[in-house]
Amino acid sequence: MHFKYLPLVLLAASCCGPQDPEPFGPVPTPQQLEWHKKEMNMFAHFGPNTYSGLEWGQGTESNDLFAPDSLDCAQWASVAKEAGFGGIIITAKHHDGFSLWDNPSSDHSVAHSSWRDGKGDVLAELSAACKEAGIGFGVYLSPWDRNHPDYGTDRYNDAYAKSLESVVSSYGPLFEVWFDGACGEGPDGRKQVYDWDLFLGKVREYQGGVVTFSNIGPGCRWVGNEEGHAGETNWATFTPEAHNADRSNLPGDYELYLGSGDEGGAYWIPAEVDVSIRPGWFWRASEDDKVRTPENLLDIYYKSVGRGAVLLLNVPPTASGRFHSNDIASLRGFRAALDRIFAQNLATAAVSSGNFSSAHKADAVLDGNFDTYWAAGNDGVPMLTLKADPSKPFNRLVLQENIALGQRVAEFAVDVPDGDGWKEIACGTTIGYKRILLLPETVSSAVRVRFIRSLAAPVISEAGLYLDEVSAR
Ligand code: FUL
Ligand code: CA
Repeated sequence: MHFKYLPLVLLAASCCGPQDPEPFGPVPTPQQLEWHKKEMNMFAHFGPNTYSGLEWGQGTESNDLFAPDSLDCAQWASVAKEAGFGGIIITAKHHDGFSLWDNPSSDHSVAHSSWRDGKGDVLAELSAACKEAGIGFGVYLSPWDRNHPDYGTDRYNDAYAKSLESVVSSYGPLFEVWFDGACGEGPDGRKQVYDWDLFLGKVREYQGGVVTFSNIGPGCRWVGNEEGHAGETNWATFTPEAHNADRSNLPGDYELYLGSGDEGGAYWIPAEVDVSIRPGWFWRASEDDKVRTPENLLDIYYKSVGRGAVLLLNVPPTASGRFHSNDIASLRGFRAALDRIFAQNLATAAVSSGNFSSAHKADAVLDGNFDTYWAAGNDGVPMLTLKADPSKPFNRLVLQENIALGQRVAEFAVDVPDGDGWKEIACGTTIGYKRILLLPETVSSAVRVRFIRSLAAPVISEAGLYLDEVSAR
C-alpha cells in the first residue's frame, strides 16, 4: 500500500507585513488550524458490536442485531458540548461492514434491518444533533470490511469509494474523516490494495480540505498508541514513509516515531490521540464499572492536549442508543476539573527580552486571543517573563505557539528568581499548539521562560500560570 502525500506547505493567509515575521516551514491549512483549536473531540463506536460484545465483528451478524430502542443523538451532542468537546466522530461502518446509514454499496445496513422498519439513519440524526448543538460532525469509515463479498479485489475499491461518496456528499459539512489503519485479510487470505488516490479524491470533491486521519495523514496522523498519550516531544511536522500494508518495511520504533513526529519534517501532519473512556471501543455492560475517572481523563488531557496533540476520546453509546450515566458523570467531573484549574490565569503581566517589532510585544501572550502573539527578536536566547502574585502558588505553565507561522520551539527552560539570579525549575522540548508543563508547586513573583533552541525565532500566542490543587504532582 502506498500513500500519496498532498503538498500541505501553504503560506499563512494572515501574514505578512513588514511588522510580521515570515512563516517557517510547513504550516497548518485553515482546516487543520481550526481542528487544533478544538483540542478535544469525541469518538462514538456504535454498531452490531454494541449488541454482540465483540470488538471486531465477524461481518456475518444479522442486520436485526442492531436495534437501539431509544436512540438519542441529541443527548450525545449535548454531553459532548457541555464537556467541552468540539465535535463527534461516529463509526459509520466498522470492520464488520454494517453501515449506520443506507449504504449504496451494501445490504448490510440499517436500511435493510427491522430497526425502525429500515427507515432509521444514525448519520442523519447525529449530524443534525451536532449542528443543533453547534459542534462538528465527523465520520469513521473502515476501509477493512469483513462483510463485503468483493473485499480483496479491485471491485472493492469502487464499492468503498461509492460508500464514502454517499457519506461525504450527504452529511456534511464534516470536520474530520477517519481512515482506520487496521487491515485484515479478506476471503481466502486475499489482501486489499487500497486506492487512496480514489478515496481521498472523493473526500476532497465534496469536503474540500477537511482533515483526514490515517496512520500517516495527510490531515492528521495516529499517535502510535491507544493509551492516551503523545510523545513528550511532539512535532506536528512529519515526513511519512510509504509503507507496505503489513508494515513490514517500517522501523521497529515506528510507534514512537508517530508519537514524536519529525523535527524539520516536510508536511504539517499533527498527531491525534485516540483513546477510549472504557477498556473496549464498544459499549458492554460488563465494563460499566470500568469507566475512566475524571482524574484519569485529566491525566490524559495533560499528556495529549498538553503535548500539542488533539484528543479523540471514545464514549461508546449503550445498546439503548444513549450514553451511560457513568460515562456522563466522569465527563462532568473532568470538565469541572478543567474549569477549576484553568479558570484564572495567575500571570499578571508579561515582558520579553526583545521583540521582532512593536506590533508583537509580550503582552499579546496574556490577551486571551490566540491570533495575537509575541514574536521574539532574532538575536540571543529569547526570554519571556511572566509576572505573578507571590501570595498565589501555581504548578502549571501553559504555552502556545502561533502555529499559523509554523512550529519552531525545540527546547526551553523555566526559571524563577533566586537571590540575585535565577534558578531552573523545569524544562521542556516542543510546544506546538499547546504545551502544559507540570511544575512543582511554586510561589514566586516571576517565571522566566528561556527558549534555548528554536528552528526560527519563537512566536508565542498565549502563556499562563495555573494551579491544579487536587492532582498536584
Ligand atoms: C482500531 C480498530 O481496529 C479498533 O476497533 C478501533 O476502531 C480503533 C479506533 O482503531 O484500529
Ligand atoms: Ca494572544
